[in-house]
Amino acid sequence: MTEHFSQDDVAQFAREGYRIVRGLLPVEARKRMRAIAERDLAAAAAPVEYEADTHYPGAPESRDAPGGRTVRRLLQAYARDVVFSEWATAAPVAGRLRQLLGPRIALAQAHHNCVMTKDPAYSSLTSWHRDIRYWSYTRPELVSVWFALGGERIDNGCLLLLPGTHAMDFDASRLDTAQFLRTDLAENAALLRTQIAAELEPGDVLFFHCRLFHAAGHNRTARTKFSAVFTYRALDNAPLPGSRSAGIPDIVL
Ligand SMILES: O=C(O)CCC(=O)C(=O)O
Repeated sequence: MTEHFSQDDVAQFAREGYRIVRGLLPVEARKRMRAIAERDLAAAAAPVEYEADTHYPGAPESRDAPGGRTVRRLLQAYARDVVFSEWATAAPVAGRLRQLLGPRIALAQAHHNCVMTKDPAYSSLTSWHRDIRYWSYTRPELVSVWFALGGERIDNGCLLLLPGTHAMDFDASRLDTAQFLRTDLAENAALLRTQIAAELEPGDVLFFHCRLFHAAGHNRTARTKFSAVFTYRALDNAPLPGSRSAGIPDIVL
């Protein structure tokens, strides 16, 4: 596996805000990640976030409601097992990130840094948003890396992307109070028609910009979907002091 994007890949990332690398994650590493995730999901091994905590459409009302203890994220994935720390910093990942972010980079432990688990019975719907909305950095220039630990398709709630939106400015009136893109506005309708589904095979890896609007549906299959996700910044793009983004020391690559 090469450690770099081609020039075309870099240009596409700049234009569209994402790039998928097919088969980047070797089978053995993927199986190990998945086994750890299945083990930790069965034990709800802390720290976790529950679907009920999100209050997203379709999520259980509270932790005490039916399905209320459905895990949505196994948090702090970097520290869960060496397979995560190795692959979150591996040359085929870091080499590509350096092309997008610059030569000196860090993994932001405060954001993503999790295994997303999407349960068939109680998964919620994630509306259109930009990850940067609640993150605090000098510049809105971070990249997330999404490792598919199984197949990801529309029927199990793969990511949906709005290509190019990382480079667009949006008037606040086009967003709701939680900064989700409003789907009830004619002004947003044409943009929403440009959505693409980021369908992934096991081991495929999606790189996407923190300003790229994305969403995801429910898992309508019988199997839990697992994806490991990490976020990176240039070393000189520091988290703002006192913010949640500065809450955990980052890992310098
Ligand atoms: O898998 C999903 O439901 C989407 C997750 C997502 O977009 C996020 O956590 O930012």
